[in-house]
Amino acid sequence: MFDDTIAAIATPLGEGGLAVVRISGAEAFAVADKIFLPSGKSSLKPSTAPTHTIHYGKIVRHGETVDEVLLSVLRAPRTFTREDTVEISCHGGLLPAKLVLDTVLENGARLAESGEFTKRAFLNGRLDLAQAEAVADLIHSRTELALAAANEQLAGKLSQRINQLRDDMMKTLAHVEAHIDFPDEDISPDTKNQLLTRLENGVAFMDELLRTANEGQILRRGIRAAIVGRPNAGKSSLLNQLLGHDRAIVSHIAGTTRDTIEETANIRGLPVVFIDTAGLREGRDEIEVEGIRRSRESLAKAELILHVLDASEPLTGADENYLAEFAAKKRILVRNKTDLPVKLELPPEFHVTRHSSPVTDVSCLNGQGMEALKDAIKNLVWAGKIEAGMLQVMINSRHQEALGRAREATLRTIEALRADLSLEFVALDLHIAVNAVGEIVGKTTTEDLLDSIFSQFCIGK
Ligand SMILES: Nc1nc2c(ncn2[C@@H]2O[C@H](COP(=O)(O)OP(=O)(O)OP(=O)(O)O)[C@@H](O)[C@H]2O)c(=O)[nH]1
Ligand SMILES: [Mg+2]
Repeated sequence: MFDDTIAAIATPLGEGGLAVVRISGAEAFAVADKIFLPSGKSSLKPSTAPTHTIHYGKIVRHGETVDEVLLSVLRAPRTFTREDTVEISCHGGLLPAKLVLDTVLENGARLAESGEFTKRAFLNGRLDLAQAEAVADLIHSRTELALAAANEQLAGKLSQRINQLRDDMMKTLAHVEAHIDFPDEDISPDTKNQLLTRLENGVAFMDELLRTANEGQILRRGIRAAIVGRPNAGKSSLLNQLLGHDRAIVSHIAGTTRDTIEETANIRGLPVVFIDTAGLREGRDEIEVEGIRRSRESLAKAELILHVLDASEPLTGADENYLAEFAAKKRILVRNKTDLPVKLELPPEFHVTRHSSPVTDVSCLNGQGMEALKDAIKNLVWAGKIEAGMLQVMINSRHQEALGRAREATLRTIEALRADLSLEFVALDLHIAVNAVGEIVGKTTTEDLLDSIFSQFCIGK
């Protein structure tokens, strides 16, 4: 399908035991023949070796040995890209892998673009678009739950459901179009009702999928939780407790944290990016002023706020201001330092147990209350249980957008059919709906859509 052969380092850049250079395309074996010197008597050139075999030898460039390698021969179509593929395992470290890659590139392959191997896998029919996206999700997943969801999607669970939906809609469309072709035959009330029922079932199914969107996005990107509060309230101590290691500097000096610190932790299966911030107050110097400006910036971008209050001190006017200021956000009030005598009195509205901001008592000194706080975080961002069935169909924002369009168009179809509008109108909207559903699995795509998806991949994937 493609006439050029691509190559890239498929492993992360940096030092490691091994690195893998991947070559894919019609010339993969020809390139490998030119640069690979097999060791041992019975060894074969890559182009004559059987498929799915591994060969020991050297990569040679201008007559000199570049590296000692293991070379895998993988013949189309049983490969990731469905093209002839060669994978060279060389020594890890930036230089060996780069020299091997350079040698490959000098001998007939070109450097792959980001995600180009996966793009070829898609265009050659090895994966559909939702599955290709799952490859990226898999690589980027930060918790086991996210990984499980990505694996389900890669296995085609979401695609099956989407294809089923699209098939049903296509059948309805065919039915409608048949009536357009024979205008003398009126659509009978019975048939019309059947069509309406099918369309309504389709909308119900879309709604079911759309409900998973929020959770799906949390699993993929994680949620951002800003830790805010007065200087010395124990924000950095809380970050360290939640991460389980000493990431941020803690000291009794007010204004210790200047810059924002971001770290991801696994909270009950959800990736949560915690952002420790500079304590909110009037800045004492230029650096603190900038720190506080950054705190406010992370506050604005956060989906969740952990407002840390020092329970060993009475509430101050500044605390009250911040309580009012973040009232509109999803937040948890963390009463810290409860190992000390408690002097903090929260305003009466926070005593109501149903108040939208849960209050959790903790001590960052001895770790008390951390498990309850983790539960509170999970409960606030994730409604209900995490069910295995949900993981199969966790849609992403692109799917959400396409399904939203499909839903609108299907609703218009239903309306047009009910109002006995000309069947051409009915078919027009249904076409739009079918195409939008098709976008999810890549049955209908544009070059721009593909570019935007595959550019998010790393090179070599
Ligand atoms: N007794 C007690 N002391 C705590 C607790 N949590 C934090 N501290 C102490 O409170 C002081 C301030 O803690 P930090 O974590 O640096 O506070 P912070 O909110 O990050 O402060 P800034 O970065 O300066 O805004 C340190 O001396 C901590 O040891 C706690 O639960 N109990
Ligand atoms: Mg701090």
